[in-house]
Amino acid sequence: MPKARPALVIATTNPGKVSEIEAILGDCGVDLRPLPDEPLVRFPEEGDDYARNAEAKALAAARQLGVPALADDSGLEVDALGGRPGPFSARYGGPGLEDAARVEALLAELSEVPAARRGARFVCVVALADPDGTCVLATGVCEGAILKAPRGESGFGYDPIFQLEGRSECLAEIGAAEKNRLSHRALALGQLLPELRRRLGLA
Ligand code: ITT
Repeated sequence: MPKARPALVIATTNPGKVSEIEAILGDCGVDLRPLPDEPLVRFPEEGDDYARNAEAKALAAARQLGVPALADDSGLEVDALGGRPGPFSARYGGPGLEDAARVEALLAELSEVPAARRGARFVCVVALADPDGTCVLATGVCEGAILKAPRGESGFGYDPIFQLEGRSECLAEIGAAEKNRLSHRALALGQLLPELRRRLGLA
């Protein structure tokens, strides 16, 4: 009989993250599971530190579900804004906004900033937690600049205004397969993978 694949809960409420994590880890031999209905897992309040947030989300899910869990805390750091919104990217512009409205709010705040000063980066910290409370982290960074107007159809969040360093396209124009090779999330998960394999008995 084939060996059962070890279970791993993807501890995020963001559907864009879920599909990217599924695509990036799809072939690694893990039984990837979404979070069950939200009330079953309560995430702590998020603060200003990616690593602490990622660890808190992964530990909350692993402890409450009794299964290893993977969480992602990420954000967009804009040089002209001193690194804002950073860990507060999901709440930038106010609570309850759609992605498109957040993008518009950021473009409005940067309306006077010239192309040469529109540098930015996406940062992602992923955390893998066991129900016993141990946790391991990895970080990925993707450099780029903020466009003057949205472009492209793929991805989520701020992808339509994030031009990749050294390229003419933005993250919403390169398609899922390429984003999942070079994004901050792909880089963080790539770094975590050897330890993930070891901890889940896949090595
Ligand atoms: P969970 O906490 O449930 O994972 P969240 O969306 O609240 O979901 P974060 O607090 O980590 O997650 O917020 C990250 C925000 O940064 C996210 O909502 C997007 O607005 C933005 N973001 C992160 N990665 C992105 C990406 O690959 N492309 C575009 N925007 C991204």
